[in-house]
Amino acid sequence: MAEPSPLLQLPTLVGDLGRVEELLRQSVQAEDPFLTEVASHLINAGGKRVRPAFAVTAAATRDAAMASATPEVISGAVSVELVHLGSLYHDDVMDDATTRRTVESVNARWGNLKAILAGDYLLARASEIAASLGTEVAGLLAATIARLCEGQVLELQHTYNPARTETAYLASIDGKTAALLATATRIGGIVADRPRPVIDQLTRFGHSYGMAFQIVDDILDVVATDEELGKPSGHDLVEGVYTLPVIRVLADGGPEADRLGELLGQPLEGAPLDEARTIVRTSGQVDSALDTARAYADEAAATLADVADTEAGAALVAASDHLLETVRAAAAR
Ligand code: GRG
Repeated sequence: MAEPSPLLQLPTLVGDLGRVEELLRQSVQAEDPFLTEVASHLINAGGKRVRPAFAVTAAATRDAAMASATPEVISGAVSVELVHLGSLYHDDVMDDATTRRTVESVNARWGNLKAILAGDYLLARASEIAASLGTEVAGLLAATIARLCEGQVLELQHTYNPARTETAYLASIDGKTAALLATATRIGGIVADRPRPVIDQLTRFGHSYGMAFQIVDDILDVVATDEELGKPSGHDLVEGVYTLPVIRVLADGGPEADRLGELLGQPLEGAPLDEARTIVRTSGQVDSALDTARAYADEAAATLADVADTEAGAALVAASDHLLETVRAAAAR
């Protein structure tokens, strides 16, 4: 769909991400081969590994030219991806999702009970690895898991609510997505022993990038195809999760807002779902949501003043510039 992330052009990152893969797989080896199989399912299915890539790159701002990550940085990166994976297992149970990362979801394959337990197992492994990196990292990861739950609860409180406000939406994505990206870059900074002001900049970068990332993800759900997403598109409207472009169409008033308001507030499928998506797609609010995502991405780039002259810092800035590319082509159709 778009050019690969600029992070992947960093000379050492591909090798470091290979080490992340190895440790990820190792970390979910249980005594029971069945548990290992269920816990490995989405690891084997792929995924972009954005959070480990950010943790490793944040740590690498330590040197002017990027060096390979230490074993502790790889562990930090793995702990963050394991939390992400655990949240995907649980999220798919909540949504009754059938597909994830282009393969059958864990709940669809083995049922909700096993998906919940395997998700818990991933979180437990994440906590164990974080604890090996010291109390600060362990506390941070635990607090971040709480933030994910808070963000998700805020979302659940507004499902099928056409009166969901932009403020409520932003508070939810702050918890469910931005918090973990902020923790990815923060753990990278902490484990690489970067100075505190730099750790705080890296954290703010991850947070602003995370806000932009979720807004882009939400726009893609409206504008992209099933093939591009690797899962059914339009899912948020079906599930009653009204995201930024939808909220803005409704707030805008006029006949389109009235018609969309009539369609929403209940589960959608077939012609009413297509009609709702078309109203949002053709409304101009996709562009306005893209502008908001761009503002967060710019904010992310601007936070990295002290490290922008390192190879890794420049790549993080380039990654935030690149983020909007993933959605531009689909939004322009
Ligand atoms: C138990 C940790 C835990 C949380 C419970 C279910 C829940 C509360 C939170 C769900 C949070 C959630 C699913 C947020 C969406 C985050 C998001 C943007 C996912 C997609 O991320 P990508 O695009 O996916 O990085 P890949 O597959 O590439 O890793």
